[in-house]
Amino acid sequence: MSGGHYSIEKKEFDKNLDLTRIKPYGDTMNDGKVQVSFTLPVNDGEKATFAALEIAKKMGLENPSVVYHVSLDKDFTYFVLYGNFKHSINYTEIKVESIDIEALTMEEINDYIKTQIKRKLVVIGATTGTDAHTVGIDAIINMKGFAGHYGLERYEMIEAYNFGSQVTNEEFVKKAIELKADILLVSQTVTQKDIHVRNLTNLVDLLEAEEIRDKIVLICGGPRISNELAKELGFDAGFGPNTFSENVATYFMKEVYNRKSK
Ligand code: B12
Repeated sequence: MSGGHYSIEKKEFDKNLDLTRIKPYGDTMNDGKVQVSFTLPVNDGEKATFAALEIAKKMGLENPSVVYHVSLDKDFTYFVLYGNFKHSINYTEIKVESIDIEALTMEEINDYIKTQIKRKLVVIGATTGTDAHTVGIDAIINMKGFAGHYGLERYEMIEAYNFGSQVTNEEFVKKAIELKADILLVSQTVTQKDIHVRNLTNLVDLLEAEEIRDKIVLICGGPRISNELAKELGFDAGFGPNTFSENVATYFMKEVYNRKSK
């Protein structure tokens, strides 16, 4: 069922839906039902349960109830709670800067590069900083690709290099200069304590210092990356979960072409 179809049905089905004041949905429209889970650094027991309920109230939950709690260790207790979220948000005011392009096929991408750009594009990719997660960048670049979608190494008109994980920003910039890369692909998975933000902005700073930022298309991706965040951090685009090589290649070949035509 498509999103559009569903929303029309829902409006007919429930007259209480008001997109300017939406809340989480459980049993009935606007009930605000949510489930939250967290760990408290205290011993399991009645006092801990009381504390969990107080925290839920401070989160904006009405009628909170602890439906599960378990001692993780002597001084740590894990909780699952239900409650009714009392606030609402205006859905109609939300603007998200997503990449709105329809992905071409590998063959169409090769054809476009051949006829419009007239030379191979050099793409380098890595998971940078201390991040050791390689599966995401491999899914995009490696020959065999991901979920039946070949990676960039398979594309006739793309010269792709995958430098793996834990590549320092300095090494990555060096490779970009050495290989005269057109496109830089950075993967970031670990987001603890905003390490990805620091790492990604540091790369932008280094590229600017080398005076090559404007010459390349700079793209990042990962499970917690959005196009909006990427742009905020000084990247040209960002891709999140369920990205395939075709999505990113369609974007960057058009970007290279547009810049070339200017
Ligand atoms: C496998 C795995 C590992 C393996 C990685 C092995 C390897 N060679 O990659 C190992 C065991 C090493 C590992 C280690 C750690 N991990 Co780990 N790991 C995972 C796990 C289970 C799967 C990740 C994965 O492979 N996903 C599959 C790929 C295909 O998905 P993806 O990365 O999202 O990629 C897609 C898109 O995001 C996008 N994409 C990704 N990159 C790029 C780049 C570009 C340019 C583009 C266009 C698109 C793109 O395209 C891809 C395909 O669609 C996840 C949990 C989970 N189920 O997701 C935790 C997880 C990512 N790990 C986590 C953590 C915390 C760690 C450790 C810190 C644990 C620890 N305390 O030691 C360490 C960190 C080590 C380090 N220095 O980085 C957390 C991250 C939490 C956070 N947000 O920070 C997770 C979410 C687990 C959890 N729930 O806590 N991990």
